[in-house]
Formats: sequence, C-alpha cells, structure tokens
Amino acid sequence: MTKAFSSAILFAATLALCLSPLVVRAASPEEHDARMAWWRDARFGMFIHWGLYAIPAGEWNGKPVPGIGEWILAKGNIPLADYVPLAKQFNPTGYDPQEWAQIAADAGIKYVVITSKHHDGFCLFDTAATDWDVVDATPYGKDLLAPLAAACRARGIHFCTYYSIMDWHHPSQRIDSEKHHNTHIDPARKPEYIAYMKQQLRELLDSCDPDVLWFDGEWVEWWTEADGKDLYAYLRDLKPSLIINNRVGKGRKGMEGLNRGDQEYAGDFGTPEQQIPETGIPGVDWESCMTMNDTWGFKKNDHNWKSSKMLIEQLIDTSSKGGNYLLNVGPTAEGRIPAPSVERLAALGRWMRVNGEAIYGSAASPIASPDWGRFTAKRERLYAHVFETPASGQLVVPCAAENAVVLGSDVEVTIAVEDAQTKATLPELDTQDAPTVLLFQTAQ
Ligand code: H79
Repeated sequence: MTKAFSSAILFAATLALCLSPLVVRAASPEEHDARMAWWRDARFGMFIHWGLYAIPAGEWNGKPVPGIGEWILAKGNIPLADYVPLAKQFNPTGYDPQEWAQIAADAGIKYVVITSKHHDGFCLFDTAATDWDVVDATPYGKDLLAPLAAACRARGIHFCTYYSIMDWHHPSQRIDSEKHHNTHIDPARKPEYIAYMKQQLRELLDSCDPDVLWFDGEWVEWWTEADGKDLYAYLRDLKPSLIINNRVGKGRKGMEGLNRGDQEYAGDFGTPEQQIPETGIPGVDWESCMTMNDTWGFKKNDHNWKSSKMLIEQLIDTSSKGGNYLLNVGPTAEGRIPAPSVERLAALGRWMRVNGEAIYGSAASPIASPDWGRFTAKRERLYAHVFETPASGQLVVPCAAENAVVLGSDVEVTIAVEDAQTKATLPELDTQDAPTVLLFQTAQ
C-alpha cells in the first residue's frame, strides 16, 4: 500500500469516526418522527424479566430475598459464589416462545422488551464474550431470545431487548458492600468492559435484531453521559432505525432534555419506573414501566396483584398523557408466565379488542384529567374513558360534539351541545370490571 493511499484511508476512517455521532445527532425532526412512529402508535408493550433469579423465586435458605436479579446478590441476600452455580439448574423445558408471543398478541401488546442481561450479568442469548450465558452455562443449552423474536415478529409484535450497564458478575466490577445498587469498576478495566458490552450488543443485534434497546443500571457513578452518547452512536450506527431509552446515559433525571433536538441527554424516550407522571411533557416521548404485583422477576410469595381494572386504568392513564405503558411479567424457572399474569393480560386483551382504537395511535389529551376517568384524543375523535360513572349521571366534555356513542356498541348517548361544551347523559354503564369508553365525534 502506498503511503499516500494509506494516509487517505486513515483520513477517511478518522473523518467517519468523528462524524458518526454527528450523523446520528443531526437527524431532522422528520427523520426522528419517522423513526419513532411505530413506537408512538404502539402505546402498549410487555416487559419480561427472566433469568436465574426465577430459581430462588424470592426465597433462599428458607429466608425471603428479593425476587429479582435486582438486589438478589445484595448484602445479606445470596452471595455471588452461591448464585453462579444456579445456572446448572436452569432448564426451562416449559418455555414455549410461540405461546408467550400469542399471550402478548391476545392482550393487544405491540412490543415485547425482554431482559437479555440483568444486573446479575447472566445472558439469555449466546455470546462469545463470556460463558455466563444460557447456552454455555445451563443444561438447557439453547438461545432463549432469537426464537421469541421470530415468534413475536410472526404476530406483528416488535421485539426489543433490555440490557443492564451495571454488571455484578463481570470481573471489572465489584458490588459495593453497603450500597448494593452500585458497583465499583477497576478504572484500568473500564475500556475492556465497554468493549465487552459493545460486543454483546452487536451479537444481540445480529441474532435477534431488536427494535428497541432498553438500558438500565446506568446510575453507577463510573458511567458517564459521554459514555452513554458514545454507546448510543455506536448502536445507531449499527442499526439506524433503533430506538434507545434514556438510561443509556444519565438522562433519567433529564426527561426534559430529550427529543428537543438539543440532545442534552442521549436517548429517545424517558422511563418513569413504577409510576405514571401527573402529566406528560409535550414533545417528549416517555414510557412508564410497571409491575402487576410488587416484583419484576418471578417471586412465588408475591401475591399482591393489581386488579385487571386497575391495569386497564393505568394503560388509559398513560395514553391520556401521551406515554406508553410497559407492563411486566416474570416467568418461572420452568419457562411459564404465571397464571395470574396470563389472566390479567387476557382481560386487557378483551378490553383492547373493543376499545383499542381509543389507545393505539392516540395522542395526549389536550383536556385535563377529570374525576371520573381520562380522555384520549385522535384527530376529530375524543374518547372519554369512564372509570366510575359520576353521581350526576352526566359528563361534560369541553368541545362541541356532533354525536356520542358507547364504543364497541350501537348505544347512542344523548347529548346537548351549548357553546363549546357537550353535556352527555349517560346510559347505564357497567364499569365494575373495566372502564367504558364513550366516543365523541367532533366536526372535521
Ligand atoms: O429491571 C427492573 C429493576 O430490576 C431495575 N429497573 C427495572 C426496570 C431496577 N434496578 N434497580 N432499581 C430498579 C431501583 C434502583 C434504585 C436506585 Fe437510584 C438506584 C436508587 C439509587 C440508585 C434511581 C436511580 C434512584 C437514583 C438513581
């Protein structure tokens, strides 16, 4: 190779390196909107927390421990040295990815986000970067994620993966002896760990092509916003259409820094956890992730299940504020989604088959939340989600409607329009097990 030629290559490579984050960040608002379009329309996703922590399932040596990889290795819980051999017991012969995907599809779910690696570092996919994965360390010996990706796609469900930045198992880090939600990294080994993550994420993109990467565990003090921006650019370069949550960087505290074109924080959407904000933020994409009981991973003694009605109301509440709802299930070590979760998903599905048009593709309601329920909106349609029938038997809607019906029925609702207000006299509504939706059509 001539010197001039090799220096030209070097120049081009350097230029490409310098430009790649810029290329990612310079996306026009139109390109950004196009990339986010399916996710904004989806509104309803399923989170799956699955891993070795489903084996102790909330109990260790007869004592309760957290049911999730979350704090399972924390002080006083399971020592890492005792946790690692659990892999030899992990043999989820009851796992049927087709069944899981069908449960999700029947619930009206549009995307699935599954743990590829939680804080315990254990990988549910085949990675050459470590043997601490389902293929190399367990009797099951097969990749769990690619078959689920295929089963989801066959049903029109977007397949997405969760990945924890904090890693209790990687030799670069050790768990803080007091604050288990933290690791300390050997600074000399940080580049090696970043290369490890990048290799695994590339493998994940190659093997199951996720549409969202959902990072977590970014709060460790050694992970910086610059690290997050670098990882964001790396991934978008590998898959330009990829959507990445704000926990790739330090943006959890910075919902307001997202999607405004300023890219103050890396990431495409905010991630309130176990809470639905009082209001959305116009122009900011966000997603509330919630559990059906109290834990993320399967825990046999957690019976604190939310009712189906409450879950439906949370989905509506989130949509009414312009957010997505990511509802968690924690499958067992055998590979089954627990029956109480399946029942609740089925109830959500029954409701969505009738009322889905009020959720999918809906926009945040311009109207504040009333006492009796929530509003969602779609072009000339306003949906009133009645959680409890108001004592007056009437609803007042702040727009001039042409007509109103009970969604999914031919029951017409009597309305009286005055100025820019519509007063609806409610027919008998059954809101015992699920909210009822009234559709108000306004002039085009
Ligand atoms: O995967 C599920 C949980 O296992 C995981 N996130 C969901 C999606 C999770 N891990 N830890 N936590 C949730 C709770 C973390 C709490 C804290 Fe903090 C981390 C307290 C202090 C550091 C949050 C982040 C508040 C400050 C920084």
